[in-house]
Amino acid sequence: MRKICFATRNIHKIQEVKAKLGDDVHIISLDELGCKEELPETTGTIEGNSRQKAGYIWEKYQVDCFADDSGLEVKALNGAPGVDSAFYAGSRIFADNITLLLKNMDGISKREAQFKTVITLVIQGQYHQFEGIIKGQILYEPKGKDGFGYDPVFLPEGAQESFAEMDISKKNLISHRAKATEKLIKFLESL
Ligand code: ITT
Repeated sequence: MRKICFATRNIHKIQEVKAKLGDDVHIISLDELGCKEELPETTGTIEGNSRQKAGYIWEKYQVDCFADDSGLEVKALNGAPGVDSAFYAGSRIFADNITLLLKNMDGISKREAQFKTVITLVIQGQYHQFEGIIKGQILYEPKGKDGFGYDPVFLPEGAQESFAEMDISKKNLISHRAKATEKLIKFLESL
């Protein structure tokens, strides 16, 4: 079985990606590697930060690995919070980030947005990127208790429920992360 480190500290990402990967890939955590420090995320773009996180682990530990950098891009806010999604309101507290987002969208009726994930895989020192995007709308108030981050205020295109009203298997059929992960799986199968 192939062993790959998933360079993340976000347990929700691990749950979602593991559910897609199934038993074919054994995920090694950062703790198992002995990596305790914060991964660098300083490039200012989702693509760049994804590459930076995976590259950090490859350079330091020389293990095959992948990283996921994601963000919510709201059209009326010129793509914000985007690469700053995790710390939008100044901390990682999801409820605070949602409150600030809804405040910044007060009075805005054009509510188009998209989630974007870029996965960077480093395998034997070679870098590969896989992107996943889902379009949708920002709700006027949070709905649902599942998921994480901005899931309670994101209504995916064609859906009747927010991401936070879906269980993980339902979100995993359509999400940005699921799409990027499907591309990752196809690539690994082709090796
Ligand atoms: P790692 O860097 O350790 O992987 P992180 O949470 O810091 O974890 P990001 O830098 O990619 O991850 O930040 C993305 C933020 O965007 C995340 O904290 C959420 O607030 C939000 N986000 C990403 N994917 C999401 C999803 O599927 N549903 C809801 N919010 C999401």
